[in-house]
Amino acid sequence: DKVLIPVLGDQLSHGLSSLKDADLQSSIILMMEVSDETHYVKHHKAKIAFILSAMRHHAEALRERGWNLDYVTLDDPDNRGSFSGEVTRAIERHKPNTIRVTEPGEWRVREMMDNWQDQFGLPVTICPDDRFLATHQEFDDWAEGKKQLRMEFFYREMRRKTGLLLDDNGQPEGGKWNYDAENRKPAPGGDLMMPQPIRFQPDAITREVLDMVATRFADHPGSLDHFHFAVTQEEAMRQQRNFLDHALPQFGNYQDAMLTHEPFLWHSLLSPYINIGLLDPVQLCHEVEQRYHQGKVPLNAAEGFIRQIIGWREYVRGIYWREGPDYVTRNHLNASRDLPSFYYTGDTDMQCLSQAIGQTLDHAYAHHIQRLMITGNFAMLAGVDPEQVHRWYLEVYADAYEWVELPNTLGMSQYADGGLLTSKPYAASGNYIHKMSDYCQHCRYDVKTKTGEKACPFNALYWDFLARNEEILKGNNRLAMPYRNWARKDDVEKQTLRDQAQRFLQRLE
Ligand code: FAD
Ligand code: DLZ
Ligand code: SF4
Repeated sequence: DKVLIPVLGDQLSHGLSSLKDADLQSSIILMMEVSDETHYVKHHKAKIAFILSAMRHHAEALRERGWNLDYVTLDDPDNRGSFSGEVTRAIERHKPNTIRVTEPGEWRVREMMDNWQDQFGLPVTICPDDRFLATHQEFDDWAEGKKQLRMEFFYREMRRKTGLLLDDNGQPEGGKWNYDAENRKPAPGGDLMMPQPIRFQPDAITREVLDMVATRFADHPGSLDHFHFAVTQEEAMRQQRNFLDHALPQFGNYQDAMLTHEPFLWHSLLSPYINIGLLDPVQLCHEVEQRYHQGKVPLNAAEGFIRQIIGWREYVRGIYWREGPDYVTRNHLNASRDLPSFYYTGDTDMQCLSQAIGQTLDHAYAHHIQRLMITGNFAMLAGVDPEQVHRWYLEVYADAYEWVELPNTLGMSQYADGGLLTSKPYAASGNYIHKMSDYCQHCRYDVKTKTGEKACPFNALYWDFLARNEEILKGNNRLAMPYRNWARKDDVEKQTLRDQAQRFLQRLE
């Protein structure tokens, strides 16, 4: 039996489920660079270059392992521009008896694949993606019947399932499941020895891709000038080791900190590699655990890191598939403003936004608190249409695929799903940003002032957000305190704050 095995751009794992038990002789792996995928949103140039270069390198690695590989490049004149179009052409070339494929990471592609059997008149097997810990069924079983889903409880299930950071009695290491309270140190001052990520020099394959992307995708956001991604499994493993050795020990302490001109701090930068399959997330967590047991990293760092991967990462994936293809249309707070154009230029006098957006355009990277509390928080306070916010995040980050990006953006950062992911909106005034970063020290606005020409825009926007959404949000227990503070203000102060916010928002347009 001849089997055609399409392998997508985020399926670059040697142990991929569709390849397990496949026969080297009678299987043909199909990899396709197609314009549907490079254009369904206006991806950052570096994101496209990263994926295409990693695909080309992975194709080489598969060939070396003896697979028959059929690789279609973007500039192939016969390229039909879509997965379905290219599978059609491959069927004509190879005349397979069956198709086997690993499930994709987006509803859009899932719906396409579900049609393949009828469309091609061939048996199509869609294999579960076992690079994740929880199957769809397991997540649904866990979620079923619960009034509220909370990551923390799902995370404990995943700890039990993997045995990560459990003692011999099945109890959490150190006595607590979660050390998040120890992971909120503000930005450190002084002369710092910041760990440095490895900057990989583009090889011939990557240089060819970079040239192609520079010409074909000239109108896409972002820069290629800082392209130093790992593009092979071996390089990604080196970055992983670099992180474990140098940054992980302080990862916990400074997880939420932000510093001017320091885009990476103690973060791992590994999400792009994990998400396309070059790194194995569970194996990575076992390495982290081992370093804890060797006394090389403190518990708050090890637990904090492991929680992001087997907790948050798995949890948001569960939500994405459980909520279905309409999740993207939710807009609980009825927000409708257009995304400000400075999200594509970084050209704003608000230092925090200019830093977070600037580094995003340079590196296709920002760390979690920048995404959540700077760009995300601002968009929510300003009342930007969550679907536009979602599209921006999907475009500009090298690690962005809808299964992980959408719940984080629409749910966690914009509260557009009405609290499925978080118990309250992540809304914050300038005070939070001042506490966690040094941005305000370099800003033309004064973070301590609420009204007037020099006032930090986040302050009035914060109160305006609460006031604007009072009907929808006032029943939320976790917002009781801010609403009490709002109620305590006299009418003049309330009106001054709201006018200040309105003037600012008008200028945005
Ligand atoms: P580290 O800080 O080193 O964290 C370690 C790892 O934990 C990450 O590599 C990642 O695999 C995982 N992780 C951490 N937080 C999350 C989370 N909330 N959800 C899922 N995985 C997590 N992550 C993506 O992988 N793709 C996205 O498109 C994406 N979009 C986001 C959009 C918004 C609005 C927000 C608030 C968060 C988003 N995240 C996304 C989660 C998180 O910001 C990134 O995973 C992280 O910044 C990647 O950088 P890092 O590898 O240095 O992470
Ligand atoms: C994101 C992306 C891009 C930019 N280009 C391709 C491509 O040319 N070929 C491919 O197979 N995959 C690409 N991808 C990743 C896919 O969009 C991703 O596999 C699907 O969205 C399913 O998650
Ligand atoms: Fe951002 Fe306000 Fe601080 Fe300026 S003062 S960096 S706008 S929080």
